Amino acid sequence: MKKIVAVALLGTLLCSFAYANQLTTYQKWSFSNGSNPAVLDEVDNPFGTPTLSLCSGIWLQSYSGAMGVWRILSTGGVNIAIPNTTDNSPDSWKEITLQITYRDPGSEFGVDVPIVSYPLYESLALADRQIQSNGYYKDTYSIIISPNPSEEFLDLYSIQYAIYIDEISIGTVCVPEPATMALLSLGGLLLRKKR
Ligand SMILES: [Ca+2]
Repeated sequence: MKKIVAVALLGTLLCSFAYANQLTTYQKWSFSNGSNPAVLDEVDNPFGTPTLSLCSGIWLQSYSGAMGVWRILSTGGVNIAIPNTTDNSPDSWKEITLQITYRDPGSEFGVDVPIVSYPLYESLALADRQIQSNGYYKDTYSIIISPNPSEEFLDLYSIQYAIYIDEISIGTVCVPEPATMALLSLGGLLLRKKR
């Protein structure tokens, strides 16, 4: 009986934890018009409104087989701000998946998009690159920032002279500190035992 009560209590605790502390966010911009800051096309972010603004650049209704494209010169850049979970315990970290669809006519040789983050990232890697039928690259970058910030900023730049950006989407996950992970796996263990 005690065990069942403990499991029920833990279940309630974990559920309220999950609702009170959503650990993921998602945001996407596809630039269907020239608004600056750009209009959000998709968003799941309970912590605030993410923003994407351009220092300079020209919006094009279409370019080289893509609709709604920003042309950014090497003197400009894209500035993205993502409000996020306030879990800033020192042992938690942030995993960011940044997907950018772009064309860079001056650099067709697989050079990665220059990305700067604040706070500074611990690691950044090109996880996937797909070349679409219109010649645009769809790059997926995996970025880790540690400890987990309650807000992160990402700046993107052109590789050489100009870059044409068709779409940007960003998913983030706050990976909780080990104590929370232990609690979560303890919950799973208790639930398995109960069955
Ligand atoms: Ca577009």
